[in-house]
Amino acid sequence: MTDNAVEKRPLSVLGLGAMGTALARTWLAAGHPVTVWNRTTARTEPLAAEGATVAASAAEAVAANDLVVLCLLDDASVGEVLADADLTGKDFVNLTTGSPGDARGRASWAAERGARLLDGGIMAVPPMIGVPDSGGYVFYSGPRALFEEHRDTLAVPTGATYVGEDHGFAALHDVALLSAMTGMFAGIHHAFALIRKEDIAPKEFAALLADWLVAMAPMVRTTGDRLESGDYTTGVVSNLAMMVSGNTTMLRTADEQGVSPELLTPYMALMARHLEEGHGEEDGTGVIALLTR
Ligand code: FVH
Repeated sequence: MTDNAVEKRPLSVLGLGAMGTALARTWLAAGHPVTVWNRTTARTEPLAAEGATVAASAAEAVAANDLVVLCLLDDASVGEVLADADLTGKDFVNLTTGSPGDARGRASWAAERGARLLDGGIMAVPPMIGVPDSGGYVFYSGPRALFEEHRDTLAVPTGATYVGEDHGFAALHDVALLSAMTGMFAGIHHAFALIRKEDIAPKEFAALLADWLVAMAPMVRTTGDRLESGDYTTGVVSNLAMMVSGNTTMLRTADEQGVSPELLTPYMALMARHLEEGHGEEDGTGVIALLTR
């Protein structure tokens, strides 16, 4: 059977911002019948020109298909948009960014209304959608059988990575990765601030910094290994005592360069506390325990 002969699942997409539009466009291009709805109707026009059916209301878009994708601003907007819709028997895929608590609450809310729900956390920006090998993907969580039922359709716009039955896990994975990224950008911005007033070309420095971050990336896996084994000392190449000592040099350098250390000091304070508690021979993994309440 050729690809063209495979029946493409019809679906509705609610929310045609930058991401919702990219998603809907990709499903359309792949031959899926797509019904769209957006609060601001003008945003439906390009997709209508590409073959989408435009629903007059969110309730109509939900009624049109059994599979309904939500890509709205936040969890509150999901509640508003679906307030008047009959959700009975529908399968929702909620790609709206939210917290794990939002996802769990929305899944219970949908179940009370007779619907099933998969939550998704999008690890991509709109230009990556529909681009093979872009590196983008979506974390999915919720009932595995529901994910398997829709896997082929969900894998059309970008990669689909299932992370568990707990509806909160997609959001948790999403936010955990974004949190790591935020910390990384904090370090990057501090580094650029240090060199900013010197005769150092930012572009040349950027290349050095990017290579350094790539060289350090395998440490992420080391941390995972140590958390699983509980062994924070075997084979440590840079121990906490040495790192805390190095922190004083980083802080003196910031002072010399007239740069605020405010992006670094909270983390350094935790490292110093862990050292004072007698963990100088460990690597930095033990700091994680200081964060969890
Ligand atoms: N764009 C990105 O780079 C990121 C990548 C990672 C995932 N995020 C999340 O995806 C959700 C949608 O993001 P988006 O980029 O499409 O966002 P916008 O372009 O701002 O579009 C927002 C849509 O939500 C509609 N909307 C907002 N509030 C309401 C409401 N109260 N009732 C009904 N619809 C609402 C909005 O409609 P309109 O302003 O066009 O009328 C857009 O369709 C999001 O969770 C990101 O965090 C994207």
